[in-house]
Amino acid sequence: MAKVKIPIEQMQHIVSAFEIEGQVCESMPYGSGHINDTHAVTVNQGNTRRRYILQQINHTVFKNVSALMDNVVRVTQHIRTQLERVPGSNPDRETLTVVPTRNGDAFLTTAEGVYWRVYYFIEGALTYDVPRSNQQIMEAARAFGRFQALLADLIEPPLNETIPEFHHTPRRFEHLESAVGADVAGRNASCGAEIEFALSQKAIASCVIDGLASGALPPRVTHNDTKINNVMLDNTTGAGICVIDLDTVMPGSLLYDFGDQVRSTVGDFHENEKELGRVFAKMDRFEALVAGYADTAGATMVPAEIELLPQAGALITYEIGLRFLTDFLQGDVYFNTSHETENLDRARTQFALVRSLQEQESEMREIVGRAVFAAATSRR
Ligand code: ADP
Ligand code: GN1
Ligand code: MG
Repeated sequence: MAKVKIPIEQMQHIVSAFEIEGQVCESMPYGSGHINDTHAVTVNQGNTRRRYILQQINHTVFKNVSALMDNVVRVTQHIRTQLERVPGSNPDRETLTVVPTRNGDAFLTTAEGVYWRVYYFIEGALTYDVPRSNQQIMEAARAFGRFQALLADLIEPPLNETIPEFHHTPRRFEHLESAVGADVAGRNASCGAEIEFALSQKAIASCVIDGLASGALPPRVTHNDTKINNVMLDNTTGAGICVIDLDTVMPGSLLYDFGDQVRSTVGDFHENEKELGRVFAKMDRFEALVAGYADTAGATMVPAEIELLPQAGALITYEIGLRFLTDFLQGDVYFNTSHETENLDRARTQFALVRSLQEQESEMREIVGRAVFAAATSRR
């Protein structure tokens, strides 16, 4: 979906279908997410102005919007209930709040078949595509670990699987093989080296999925899209206050969430960076991430998970690289893109990062070992 500004009158029409009083006075496309079409909308409400996030849900990606929103409502209500028991917490800022339609539904379907949802706008906090300091990395990791811990006692039934086999890396590998075979956009020739690298790494694809299948790794409720711009950091304190983008919260492995944090924080570059000399993993960043995550999720981790922490970053980075390259070969049908080679640029950064992470696996193992020891000592 392209980032298109929606005229105020049209936005007013959509806003009027939700439990929101007042007149829309400003509306603009917002954020840098790759999937949904997000708008920040300001509404005049008597003497005050209030902002909301309006999102057009990507129905090509999410086939069952009702099942998706059932998950979002369950997850946000569960977290809200937990937070209400914590003195000094502010649930309106620390979890997303779904604003219902006037019919009491969690989303709106327009006559044209467009799906809209509304959240309170979380003020005084921002997301970052590239972290600016190790402190930000640590705070973001703490927030994702806390999110994980808050959802650990979500009762049955399991959450809906909003995208089947989302983190099934071997299946993502097969999708790439099919895309190479079909070459529908005639782009194979322009990315021979990337295809070759992707195919050469098949052996790393199955460690987590095999561990889940054998029972060696515990299934958990996970976020599954923990890139750093899916957590809001408070502008004043710097704390990670709210985990957002809940579309893929579903059963998974903690290693998916840890791995995607590694992918999106250990480097000082944008996902679509063209200068590959800038793409490498920094171990001080990894150390900050491990410290933050261990602080809030460490107590629940089992040894089999800890053992795979040093590999999780390369796994998820490889998987997302496979997906970007597949989308490039299929003619950019999945991720939002702003120019023709963007998916290829993204695939290249991911594969360069995979190499860098693989080269530094022993350093990561030492860092994890030290952090586990420190956490165990502090719990004694
Ligand atoms: P996508 O699925 O496309 O990534 P997100 O739900 O992550 O969409 O939203 C895109 C961006 O919009 C986020 O990175 C964040 O900057 C901003 N955003 C989303 N929800 C809120 C909110 N409730 N309050 C403030 N900003 C938000
Ligand atoms: C998408 O929605 P967003 O931009 O947070 C994608 C993730 C990828 C990420 C890569 C539902 O995340 O899986 O890791 O892009 N989300 C979906 O940046 O496919
Ligand atoms: Mg997002």
